[in-house]
Amino acid sequence: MKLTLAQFKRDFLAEIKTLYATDLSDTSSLGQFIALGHLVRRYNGSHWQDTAERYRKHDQKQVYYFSIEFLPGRLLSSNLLNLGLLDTVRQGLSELGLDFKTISAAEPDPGLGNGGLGRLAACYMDSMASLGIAGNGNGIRYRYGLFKQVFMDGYQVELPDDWLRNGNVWEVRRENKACLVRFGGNVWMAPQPDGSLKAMYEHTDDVLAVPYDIGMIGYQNDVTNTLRLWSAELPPSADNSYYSQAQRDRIDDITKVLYPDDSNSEGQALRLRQEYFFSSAGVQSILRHFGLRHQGMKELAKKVAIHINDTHPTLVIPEMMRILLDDHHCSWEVAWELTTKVMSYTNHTIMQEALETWPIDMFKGLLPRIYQIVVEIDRRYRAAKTPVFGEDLVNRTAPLGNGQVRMAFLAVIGSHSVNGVAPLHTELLKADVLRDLYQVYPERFNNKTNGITMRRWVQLANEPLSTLIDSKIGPTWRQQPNQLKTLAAYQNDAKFLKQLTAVKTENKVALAAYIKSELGIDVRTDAIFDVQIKRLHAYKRQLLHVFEIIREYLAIKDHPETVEPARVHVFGAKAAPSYHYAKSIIKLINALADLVNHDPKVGDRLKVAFIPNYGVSLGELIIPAADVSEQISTASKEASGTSNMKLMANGAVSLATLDGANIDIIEAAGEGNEYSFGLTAKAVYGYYERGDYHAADFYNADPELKRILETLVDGTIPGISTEGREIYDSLLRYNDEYFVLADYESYVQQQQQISEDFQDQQLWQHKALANIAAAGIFSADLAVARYSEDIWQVPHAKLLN
Ligand code: NBG
Repeated sequence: MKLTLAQFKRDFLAEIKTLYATDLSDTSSLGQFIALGHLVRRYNGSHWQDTAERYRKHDQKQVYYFSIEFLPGRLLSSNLLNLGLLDTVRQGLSELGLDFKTISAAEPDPGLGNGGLGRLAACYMDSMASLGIAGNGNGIRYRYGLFKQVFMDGYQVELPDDWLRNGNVWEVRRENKACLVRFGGNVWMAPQPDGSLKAMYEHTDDVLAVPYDIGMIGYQNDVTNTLRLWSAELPPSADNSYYSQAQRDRIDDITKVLYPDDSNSEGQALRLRQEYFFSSAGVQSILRHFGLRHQGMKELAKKVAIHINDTHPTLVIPEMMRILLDDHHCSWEVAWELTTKVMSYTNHTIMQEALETWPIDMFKGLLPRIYQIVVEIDRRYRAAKTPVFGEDLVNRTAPLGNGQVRMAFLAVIGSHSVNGVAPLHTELLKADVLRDLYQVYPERFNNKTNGITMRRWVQLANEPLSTLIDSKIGPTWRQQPNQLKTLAAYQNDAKFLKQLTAVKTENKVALAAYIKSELGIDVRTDAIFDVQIKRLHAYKRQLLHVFEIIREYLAIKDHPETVEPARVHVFGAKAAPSYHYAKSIIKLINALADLVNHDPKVGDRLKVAFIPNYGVSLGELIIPAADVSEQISTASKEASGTSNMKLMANGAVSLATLDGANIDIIEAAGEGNEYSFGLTAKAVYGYYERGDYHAADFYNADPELKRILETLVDGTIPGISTEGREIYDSLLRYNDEYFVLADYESYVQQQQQISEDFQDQQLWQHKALANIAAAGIFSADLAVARYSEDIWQVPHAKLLN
């Protein structure tokens, strides 16, 4: 949109005056942020309304992306970028004596997700808007986001994330769009005079679901879509009937906190309530909206696509059946056909413990009508499939079994499409995790490799790099990230490669300043910044990275005369509060950091910075400064990974196992431009099949590895106590579940190669550039375009290349 500097300054000052009845000098950064937020919404106001009207007028097919997590990150900069106002606003503020960065940093970063799953959902919202797809998000407005992580004596301590303390300037409360969600009570089907059956309820716990909408602004295309987050409140009947404090709390609790576990199912009734709550409210509001514009439900599958992001929203399937059967009096067959055509499901993990199941007794008590419907889905599935596939396979795959409701199976059975998030992951779904259902529905399975939005992760997070790219190939890559590939032509342009080093250094200086202010550690900006940022999980193997640090430390102590490039090992990682082993690793990293960072013999040659409270905003600071991207999960365990893509796009080279999307990254950038190592997924499965992995063999065969392991228990790292023994035992006594010892040797070889290659900056930046140039294929725009063509069947703005 068009806005002059003078106009912006006038508007901003007027906004300050209206909001605070004072002048600029009397406001805080937070106050200034809020005023800017209001202004941005005003500037964008008509786009949001017009977009909705346009979709209605053209009766455009709508996509609803259901996810229990969304991690949008701060929205001010990204909204301004997408509106084309970033430069004007920055300049205007500076003319008013204000600093845009400071104001931006006052915005709370909503932690409404744990990690990759929630961030992916946010990237896809951004891409849907930017591609002009009528895409809506549907999730939960958690009162408290993911815990804030602090370290005390090296241990993780969790503090509440009160992100709504000052309100949320981007949201609109739409109480006129609220709906009732029913829990518990009794239900029975009463025959009606016309012969139909009506669902009758008594003694139910009713909860009011109130939507808060957030505008998702597309990239310079006048489109604004909606992310709808539901909040649980007392129903209107509470105004004239008595609700005990316990009842009030029960309602309040539903949207109070985000479950802080990733890659883990939670066997708790509250989690099931959360899942049904946002699934039901979302489906009710979709069908209400659809019903207002159509006669009957016939056209539903032509006009609505619902996407189930991991299993948490699976109850959209029986919920849609319920409404079609009970309220619209569809026959089972018609309702089922519509439902399966509308639904599609993405699986995000092969970890067994993440396949959600609910005990039938709990499920039935909490959701009696939904349970009846699941029983009928189960009965019909068994009746239809047993003659073809036999009783055993059907028993193994039916929605109900072993006293549990099996959510992943229900999701596959009730959808027309099931996808994994990287080629290897999809193959493993077919061959292992969902093997039996793949027999039944082979045509449903497909792959959709994850993607990231280059707008946030390159354009905004790394302006120095973006400007440099513009100077070489012009700005079209900002619209079409795949154009980055034309950068490959400059791989031997020595001057350009030098400029890349300069950009990296600039970003390192910014990160170094943060590390200094946050942790009090001085780091050299000519060091290798070796970065691992992701949830703390045994399968992600932060431990392998720890062993490398111990190796480097011992090498300096043993041979201080040998000169290697300096290293800064950067970690960012939260552990689920109940995940004991992951917390022990955190303590180990911090204890090791303490030892290394204060050893005068080590000096500035080796530093370890574990930056607390990793999240989207810290990612934006760390990623542009990284030289090495640690993607070192046990092959087969990481479904895709997305930090690998962000780091690649910012010119970090991957030190990676052949896992998830690492495989595709290596293929895209060329093997010679990454450092791959370790067991393949096939080799890992080979060990499982033969049962012949013996961690102790690796320990006994490698004196260096042996010595490193001993440091966990021999007092070398003074800051650890029982953690060292616990980790040591996990490897030797309990046989190293994630093959850390098996991969140690090849990992270290590549680390040594990195140290050597880094000394030749031209060679190094050549690799970095190959990564940047190849990163375009991991744009979320392309990923979303593939979803829209293959799964949702909705049009999108044509993507060139
Ligand atoms: C995560 C996987 C990642 C993947 C993201 C997004 C969950 C349950 N899964 O590998 O572990 O990149 O999903 O698909 O959070």
